[in-house]
Amino acid sequence: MATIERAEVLICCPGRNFVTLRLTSSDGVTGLGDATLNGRELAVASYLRDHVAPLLIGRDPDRIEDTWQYLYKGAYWRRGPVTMTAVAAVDTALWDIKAKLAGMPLHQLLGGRSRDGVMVYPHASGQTVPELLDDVARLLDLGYQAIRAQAAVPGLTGSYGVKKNGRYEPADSARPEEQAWSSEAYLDFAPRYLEQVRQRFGFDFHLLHDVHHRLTPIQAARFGRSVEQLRLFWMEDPTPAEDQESFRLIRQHTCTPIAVGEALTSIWEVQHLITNRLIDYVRCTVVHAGGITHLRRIFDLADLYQVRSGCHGASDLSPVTQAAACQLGLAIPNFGIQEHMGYPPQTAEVFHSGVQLKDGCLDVDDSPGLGVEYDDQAAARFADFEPKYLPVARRLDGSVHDW
Ligand code: CS2
Ligand code: MG
Repeated sequence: MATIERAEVLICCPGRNFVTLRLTSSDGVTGLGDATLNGRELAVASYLRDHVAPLLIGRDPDRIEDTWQYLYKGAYWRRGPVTMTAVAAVDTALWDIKAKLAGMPLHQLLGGRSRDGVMVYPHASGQTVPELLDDVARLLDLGYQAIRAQAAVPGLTGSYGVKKNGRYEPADSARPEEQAWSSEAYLDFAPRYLEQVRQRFGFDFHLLHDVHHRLTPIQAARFGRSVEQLRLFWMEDPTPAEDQESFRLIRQHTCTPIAVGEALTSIWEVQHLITNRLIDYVRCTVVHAGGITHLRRIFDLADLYQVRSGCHGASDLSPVTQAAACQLGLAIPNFGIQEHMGYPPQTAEVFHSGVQLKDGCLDVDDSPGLGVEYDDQAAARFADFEPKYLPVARRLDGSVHDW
């Protein structure tokens, strides 16, 4: 029997911070798992290094399900983003090893291809509406079939999802930047710019929008209803998902599809939303929801209720997650769409990935495993971790709002 011989936690900052777990088996096969949790990176690094890595040494790398159960049930303290990201990193690395040993790209082990590629949506954004419209035009020219549109709300400092200096990076300052928020201003403005996008570019592509947990349920209901004629692919995170019954209220008022789940980490947190048919797309990801093993379970449950996948894919999810999500998205029957935000240019120096973009879809090459290699020499050039935090949103009266 082969055993896990090494478990390394690798931290690098090629344009942004990434935490990666690399497992090496006694027969010399390595596997990678993403362990990046934006703004709380070192908590997961310590969880893995101090509490998980010592337990992995000597275990059988073949036993992926058993290792998942051992780390989840065995810890007693279960769920939550830190734990589930750590478990995900181990799980993903073990699937990478298994698929390399089989000599197959991972999707083959998951049942083989269900589709030719996974449709993605990139972000179009603008500090002004004309800037947003130019960005939509640029992305349509590049052949994307689906586009997310966000514009800065006039009069508010900082808006989530909008580029600054040509790039959007959610966590971009050494202390959380404080931004101003007004749901009233947003509700007045967002439907109008989304309408301008449809007026200018028509209906031949999917249009998405992220509300980013900002509205109350009744505001979200009003928003959803006000954009119905624009036929959004989805409105994302219309209200914070801790209050899951509130989605029933939104549903009573609008048929705009709803996507939720980027901040939810287990099947238990989406069970109510899925089984009560309160959402249309589930946005959990490989890295924050327990890896391939657990995410597949979530998507299988979702399939019973005609809920489709819509994996989170912001830049804080590393190319290892991107490849893993792509492998899973190729295989599952109920794939919906995949977020594709891209990375700073330096990231590709460290993560050599076989994932390719064609006609608005991602696909993988025939490399065995996930198809991603970690370049230690390049990583050494980007070795310094840079503390970076997501912003905090305050209402106009100074009180803290959901970010
Ligand atoms: C966003 C993310 O991509 C999205 O849909 O909600 O950018 C999110 O804010 C970040 O990933 C948080 O780290
Ligand atoms: Mg989002």
